[in-house]
Amino acid sequence: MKNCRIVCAHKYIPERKIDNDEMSRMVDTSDEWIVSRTGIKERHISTGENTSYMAGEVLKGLIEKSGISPLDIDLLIVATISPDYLTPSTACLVQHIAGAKNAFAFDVNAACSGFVYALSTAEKFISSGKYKTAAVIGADILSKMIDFTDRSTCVLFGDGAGGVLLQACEENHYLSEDMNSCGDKAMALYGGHMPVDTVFSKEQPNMGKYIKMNGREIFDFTLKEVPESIKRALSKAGLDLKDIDYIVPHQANARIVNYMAKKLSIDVSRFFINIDQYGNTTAASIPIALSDMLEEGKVEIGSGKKLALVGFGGGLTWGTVIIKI
Ligand code: 4VN
Repeated sequence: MKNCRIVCAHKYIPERKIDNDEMSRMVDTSDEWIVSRTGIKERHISTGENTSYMAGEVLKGLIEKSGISPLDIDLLIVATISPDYLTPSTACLVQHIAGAKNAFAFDVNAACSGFVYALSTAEKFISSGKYKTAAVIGADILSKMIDFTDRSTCVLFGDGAGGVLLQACEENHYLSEDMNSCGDKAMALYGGHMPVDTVFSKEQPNMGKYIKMNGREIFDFTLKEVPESIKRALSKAGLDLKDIDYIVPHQANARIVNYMAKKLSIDVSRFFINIDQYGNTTAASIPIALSDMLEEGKVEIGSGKKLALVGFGGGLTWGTVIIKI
């Protein structure tokens, strides 16, 4: 049993909702501008719960939905760029919260591609035959790294967490992947700089804790590279775009999804989009989307529907995973 499948999905969204009108009272922007440029209507922001808490709620939900024991989990990966601490990892904190005592736990840092990177990693452990049950969670609180006086970033992001439980099985459900990084463009999207500032160091530039992005550069890069990644993943799986029931993109910007659909010559309705409710939740956006798709009955576990999960963002990183759900 070296194949794996998604058993269930779960999400955690902070209570506090901030709509575009509330944002417009904080910075010089408007509901009309935000909706037309990004598709975002509202986002949820943590009022104090940290990343490990949100991811812990997701893991407890996955355990409850699947009916497994926390002791059955032998691998736990949390994708995040906004951990509670640099050490311990958020995954180790989550392991403790959910009592997953037998798990081997670590974090993956790949920004908005974090969930697909972590899913790819978990699949390799399961396909080794040495691990049977893995939890893969994406959780981010970008609000703690956002400058709420910078209207070019603060309207875009929201907080949240989502995840899936993977189990080894006979049939192949992980059809293909196409994973990429481009460190040349690392500074197109950055935050949380930790310069060496000690009694031993010479003065270093401090790039600050806030998220800064060159929107135009990331937008153009995404549009150039991501459709090609989807095509490569399809070709590796021996599939055509028409065989895919839904494309589940990282929810960065609804307008970029429209352009992607045009580039792929398919209708935008083939993409699942829920950015209107949550904004860009970084590593959490794809598992939150999966959780909502299952809740809304758009797809069902065991239905055999094919999904292309597509992450892209900081690093720069991007990747496509094709699964049969
Ligand atoms: C991928 C992308 C973005 C992103 C880039 C630009 C952008 C989102 C700039 C132009 C602005 C509207 C907003 Cl493509 C972010 C990530 C990170 O998750 C990944 N929005 N915008 C406008 O229209 O003026």
